[in-house]
Amino acid sequence: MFRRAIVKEPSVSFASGETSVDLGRPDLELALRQHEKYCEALESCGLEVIRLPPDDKHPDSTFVEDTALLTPRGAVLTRPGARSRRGEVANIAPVLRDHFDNVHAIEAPGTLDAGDVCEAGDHFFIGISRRTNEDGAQHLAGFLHAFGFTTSLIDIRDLTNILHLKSGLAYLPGKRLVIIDALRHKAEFSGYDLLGINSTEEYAANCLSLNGKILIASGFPTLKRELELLGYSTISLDMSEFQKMDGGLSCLSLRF
Ligand code: CIR
Repeated sequence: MFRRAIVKEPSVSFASGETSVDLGRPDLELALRQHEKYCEALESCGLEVIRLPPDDKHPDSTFVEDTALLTPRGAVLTRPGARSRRGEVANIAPVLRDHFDNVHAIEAPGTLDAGDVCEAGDHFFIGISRRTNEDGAQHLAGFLHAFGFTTSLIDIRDLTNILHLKSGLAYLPGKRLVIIDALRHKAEFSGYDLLGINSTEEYAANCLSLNGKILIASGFPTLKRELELLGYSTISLDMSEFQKMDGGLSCLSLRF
């Protein structure tokens, strides 16, 4: 059960963030409206939303998920792979220390974006990607093992269509994974019930399970229908402006 979420609204510098997609420049006013709807959806799932002020020195700081991994047994501050994002962590650290007794940190030469970490009950999949290196992944795995969790490392450096592991993977209650084709053959996922994403809906793989509801990006009818047929209750959110900056639903909050 999640009780709280930390969010940070996009700042005036939002459009200057990192992106590898070619979908045009985001509209800040529309991004702010979409962010507000996102916060309302979190509240409708029973979460108290902790809203941090926008930070125009860090254009990607609205993607708070990448700065920390939160578990019920402790928190780990990350060291983002993009240099432009490193300063975001120092701004999140004091907020986490208000809520967690146990706050660790990934250190150099390790890099880790928490968008590469997919929690699946007591197990964590950790992606090694363009942003998360082996040192960072191993360092995180060590913390998670000390907390009593298990981990598996998934190398996604050969996949050009996803930025982070969770761009193509989400865990749902019932030991089920929503997964893109490029990941589904990996042995680490074999014990799970796999819900494949059709190739035109890959962006929708980054959905978010929260207290009995699934938040999904709007405009992806096949996934929505399949989730509902499986008995999940969905909330659709327009994510167009965040998609332009390579971000998805999970990236916009830190849940605990
Ligand atoms: C970046 O490239 O770092 C941001 N523009 C997007 C980060 C998305 N975060 C995530 O998927 N967890």
